[in-house]
Amino acid sequence: MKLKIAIQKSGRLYEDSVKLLKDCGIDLKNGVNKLKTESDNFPMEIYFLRDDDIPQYVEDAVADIGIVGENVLLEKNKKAEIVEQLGFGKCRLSVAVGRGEKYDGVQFLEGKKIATTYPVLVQRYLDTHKINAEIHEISGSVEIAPGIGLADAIVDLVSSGSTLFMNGLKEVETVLKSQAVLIRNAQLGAAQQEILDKLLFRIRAVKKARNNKYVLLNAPNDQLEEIIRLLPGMKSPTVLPLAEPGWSSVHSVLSENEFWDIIEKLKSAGAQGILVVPIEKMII
Ligand code: PRT
Ligand code: ZN
Repeated sequence: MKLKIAIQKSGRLYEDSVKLLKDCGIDLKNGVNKLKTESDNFPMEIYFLRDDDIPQYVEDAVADIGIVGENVLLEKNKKAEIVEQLGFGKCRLSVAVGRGEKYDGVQFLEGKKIATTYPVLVQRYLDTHKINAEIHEISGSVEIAPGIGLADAIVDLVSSGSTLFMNGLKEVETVLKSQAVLIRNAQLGAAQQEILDKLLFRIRAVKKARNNKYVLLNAPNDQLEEIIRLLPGMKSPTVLPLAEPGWSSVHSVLSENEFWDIIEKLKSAGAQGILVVPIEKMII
């Protein structure tokens, strides 16, 4: 019995998807331009597909699970369940208008033409705001639509914002925040679910590790108490005596978002020789 996973064949999610599987200890047999491969050391078959097709394949159980942007899953409106947010492929689906426009709220869109590759999500957004507008579905290069007179506004994915900027547009509303998600078929068999649980256990350990750093530092013993107070612990930090009398080595784990803040405080509390080390897996 194997768990079949669908991932993007090429594009923005491909590398991170493959890396996630690798970090989970799942080796893929190499093969360029393959539709399908399998793992030597985990009961998994990997299908490489266009991202737009992944929700359908998972709904139809051609694949048991898949990795896809939440934006694509919601646009396609397929029966597949989100099991885990994966923390990469982050972007937002936004409304943008010409930089020179006087934008004064979503009412601006009333009666306007909107170009997008996400007609379903845009229609839902307009309905929620009780706005009538004309949606022009186009398949790519949405950002050039206002410049060539095809539309008054666009709804497109944005990450850095540079594409909008280069096309003389400004971002005015967020329709949706998105990232890559792991999805599963709604009626997964018990054997597949068991493999998925194993995979999820590993994915969560990898995600935790990515969000945390291992920190080692030297502290004068008379400052130890204060330094330990600054360290949020999973449990309390490890404290070991140094060869030099009056000093200790302190080991702890810090999460990415509080990291710099705490490091500064540790320094001013007298910590020295601070080492920060990536964590490979973290199981609590
Ligand atoms: O061939 P296939 O159909 O599989 O791929 P695709 O071309 O449809 O998708 P791809 O590879 O471009 O994107 C796959 C997924 O990556 C998307 O569905 C999103 O979930 C996610 N993602 C994250 C993005 C972006 N960031 C992103 N910035 N997808 C697209 N963009 C595009 C956007 O459309 C715009 O053209 O990048 C441009 C804007 O980027 P910035 O940085 O200039 O703002
Ligand atoms: Zn696509």
